[in-house]
Amino acid sequence: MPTEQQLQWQRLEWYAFVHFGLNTYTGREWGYGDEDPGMFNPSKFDANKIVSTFKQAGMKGMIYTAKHHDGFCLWQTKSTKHNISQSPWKKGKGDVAREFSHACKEQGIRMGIYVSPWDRNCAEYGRPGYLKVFYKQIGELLGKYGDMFEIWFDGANGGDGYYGGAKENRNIGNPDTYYDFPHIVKNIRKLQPNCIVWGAGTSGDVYWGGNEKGNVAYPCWNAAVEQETHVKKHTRTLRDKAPADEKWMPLEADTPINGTGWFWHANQAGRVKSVQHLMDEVYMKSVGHGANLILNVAVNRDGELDAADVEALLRFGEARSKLLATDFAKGATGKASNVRGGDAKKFGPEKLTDGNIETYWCTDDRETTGEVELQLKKPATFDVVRVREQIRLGQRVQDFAVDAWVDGKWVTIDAADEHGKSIGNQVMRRVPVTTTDKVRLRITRSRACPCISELSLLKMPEIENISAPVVKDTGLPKGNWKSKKGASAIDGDEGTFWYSGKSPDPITVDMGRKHKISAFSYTPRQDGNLKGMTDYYTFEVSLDGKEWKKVSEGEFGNLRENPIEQRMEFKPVEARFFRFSSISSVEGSGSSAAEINIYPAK
Ligand code: FUL
Ligand code: CA
Repeated sequence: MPTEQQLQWQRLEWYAFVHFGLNTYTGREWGYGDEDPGMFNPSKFDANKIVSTFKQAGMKGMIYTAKHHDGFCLWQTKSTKHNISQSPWKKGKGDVAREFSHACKEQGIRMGIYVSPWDRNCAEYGRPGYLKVFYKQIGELLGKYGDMFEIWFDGANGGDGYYGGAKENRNIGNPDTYYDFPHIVKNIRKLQPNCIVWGAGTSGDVYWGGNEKGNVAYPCWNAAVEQETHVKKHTRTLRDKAPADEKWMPLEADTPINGTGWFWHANQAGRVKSVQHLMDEVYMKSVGHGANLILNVAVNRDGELDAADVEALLRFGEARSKLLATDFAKGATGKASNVRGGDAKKFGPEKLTDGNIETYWCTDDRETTGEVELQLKKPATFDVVRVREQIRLGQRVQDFAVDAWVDGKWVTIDAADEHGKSIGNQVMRRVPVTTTDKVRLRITRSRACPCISELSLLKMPEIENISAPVVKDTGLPKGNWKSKKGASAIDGDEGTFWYSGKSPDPITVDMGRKHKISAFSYTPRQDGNLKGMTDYYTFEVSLDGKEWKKVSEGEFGNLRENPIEQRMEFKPVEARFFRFSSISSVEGSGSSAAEINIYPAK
């Protein structure tokens, strides 16, 4: 069974993720740790404005990146010099944590903190000395800025980094052991007993949904063992029952609203996810599968949210509110196959339609199946069914079906698939558009007597595609480009890709004439295979194809979880030829690229 904290957390349903930091200025997803704090100057940053956008969208909270993997701290900290006091913003006196926490408090939005365990700046990272730094950071963030509803410990850990100038690889082995998460969690409980801990293995309260697309697989059982195997395998195995005697462990699904990544990027125009996608592929498959959703909206270099992201967020928020606004089952009267102790006042079928998530229909202990027939107040047309269990009493149902009374007979509109179905906090499922005044819920298998809080009948609103499509900026036209081996990486089609085979081989392109350029982008192969996907690259240019000059080198962050276009900027330079080399790959050897774009200097 969930703790009271997990239960309250589950009821937030969705909230914002805000990625903001030095990566915002470098255009990278993972900073190396040697970035100059002098870049950080979000002159138009207004926490109130950002928080009010989230509120307007109907979100209940927000979590921002107080420290990402690059180690730069966006609050006034005593733990490291690599922090906001070294930036020109507000003459080094700014504090993003303070501004967000004030704004959240004022507007009644819950606030949470992302603080990366991996710290590519700290010289002591990977050694015992780092723990003092990290613990201090957690202490400051949970001690100085009021109530936090969630603290987020990212699972990306160890590897290459700056590490105070050592510039080497540091591996930490088992994160649970190195960071000592059991100890961290014990301290968090002392500081803020209501704060949900994300990503601290089985010591924490919530698990990652297993991908960065914003969905969780279904059925979704809230059990620790289940989540462990699923995160490891990156897919959820469908099982028809959760193990007994298990720690309750709900899921959170995460995804950025913009297709360019977690941080703001110069090329994000036209790449925001559509409202339809956010509804069908994200919301219905995360919250609709019983998980919570954390949806990222990045802050840009000026310190503001991008207009197109805001528009998508607000449109989606509006569609969500419309979907939930009218429950056609509300107030329906019912007949049940069995009512616990015959006590209809307490456990009767009308508890399913009273709009109160605490009250529930329940059968006698010996009954693990049962059904309820509901008579609606008047005929209604709906296409989404939502069912919720009273999760204070655990997750019990393994199989259920919903029928509608149509043309004088029962028609099943939502039936069990072959692996069985769970309910948990809630399931929202699309059903055929149905008009009726009578529905039936059948519980056909359950681990114990079913306790069902609510059954709702909803109608999905029309979602119009409002914004005129923005043409993606793909840089210089490639008509005259030539490449001996890499044609598929310059054909303007992200569906095709060049692969060198096992041994890495640079791709060289002749652009036909000289251009002044200041950025390139690398789109990894999009076929789901990580082989030869570049991790560390070099990018060189030449005027004659003989003498080469390296203008950019480094690593693409997070491609394993989020293989999207990476745009890298450099000092403007004249070039007719460019050469892209893969130094190391995410998996296997060799190099591959779906597309390389070149951007002219402005
Ligand atoms: C990942 C990180 O590595 C990404 O940079 C991002 O912060 C995402 C939310 O989690 O694991
Ligand atoms: Ca109820």
